[in-house]
Amino acid sequence: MNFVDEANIEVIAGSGGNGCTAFRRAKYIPKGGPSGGDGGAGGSVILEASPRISTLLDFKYKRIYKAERGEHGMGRDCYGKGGVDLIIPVPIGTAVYDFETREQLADLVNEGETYVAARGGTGGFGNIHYATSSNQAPTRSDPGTAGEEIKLHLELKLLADVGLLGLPNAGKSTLLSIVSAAKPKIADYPFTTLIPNLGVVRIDDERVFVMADIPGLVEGAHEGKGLGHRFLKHLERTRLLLHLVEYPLEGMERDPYEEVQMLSRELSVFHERLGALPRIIVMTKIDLCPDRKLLEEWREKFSPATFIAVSAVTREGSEELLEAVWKGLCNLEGDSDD
Ligand SMILES: Nc1nc2c(ncn2[C@@H]2O[C@H](COP(=O)(O)OP(=O)(O)OP(=O)(O)O)[C@@H](O)[C@H]2O)c(=O)[nH]1
Ligand SMILES: [Mg+2]
Repeated sequence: MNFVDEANIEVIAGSGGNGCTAFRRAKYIPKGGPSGGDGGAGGSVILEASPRISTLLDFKYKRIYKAERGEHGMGRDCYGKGGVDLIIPVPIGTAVYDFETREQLADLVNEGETYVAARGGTGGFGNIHYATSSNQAPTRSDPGTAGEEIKLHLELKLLADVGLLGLPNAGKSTLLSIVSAAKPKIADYPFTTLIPNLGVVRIDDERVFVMADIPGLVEGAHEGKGLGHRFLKHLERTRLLLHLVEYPLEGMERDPYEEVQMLSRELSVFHERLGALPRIIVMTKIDLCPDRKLLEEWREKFSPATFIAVSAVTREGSEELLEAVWKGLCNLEGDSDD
């Protein structure tokens, strides 16, 4: 499994270089003035959102990141060179937290967005700064200050408009595979999906959105059961959830309505915002339903929620679903403009 969405790293900025105490020594000037230059500033450690990396895997192997220190000042008025900033690329969608306090420090959601995680120290003044009319030969120079250092917790939260939610085997990955070019793993056993998948859904040239498929959830997910809430964070940035529930085959002891209620409770416990997200109920695998009247009964039962019945096998309902999703996303935009 090479999708890594959490990591802890330590970043250490460079210290500033020390200022220098030195004097001019020219052949015919017996008492030259001060000539000690300033130390250079230390390099900072900067995180930058980059489209070139998609997981936090690199941070599992390298955990300490140090920027260069500033050079010390030197005689003959030479200033120390500044340390080079260390720029660390992180995936777009990386949230940055203080490891100790868990305070969120930054959320890098746009390409090129940066966060200065540790500021470099400042260089100390050399003695050329301390000459006054009464003291032409100052010996004072200052040390550079230390660079900041901090332990960070990084969390990658995928950027998707629409999230798929449902019990294992509900048909989430299958749905993603028929509406987008994504090729997630699909199989008839629970927990097929172990890592989140993203797919770009293109209804037509103007109407495009991103859909996220995450591993199935089970009762107790918020307490860490199953694959737990580990992947739920990838739904945090979505604006609309599709709650998938399988059409109940005859003789199967399952109640789709109860299943939906149960996962909704899980969601609300885990994250208030997730629980409050607008949702469309999607009944899957309706090619297995012998009578369309039965679907109408389910529609009634879920009312007033938007209810759409689909089959990935016959594609029945898939167009209707995409139209409903688009409408849902547009309505949301209208709301936020107010
Ligand atoms: N008959 C029928 N089978 C379907 C349909 N959609 C999915 N399936 C089957 O249901 C099984 C589970 O599908 P997945 O897409 O892997 O389910 P999932 O929700 O992603 O499951 P997890 O990743 O384990 O949570 C697979 O065997 C699919 O072929 C459908 O519309 N009709
Ligand atoms: Mg799956």
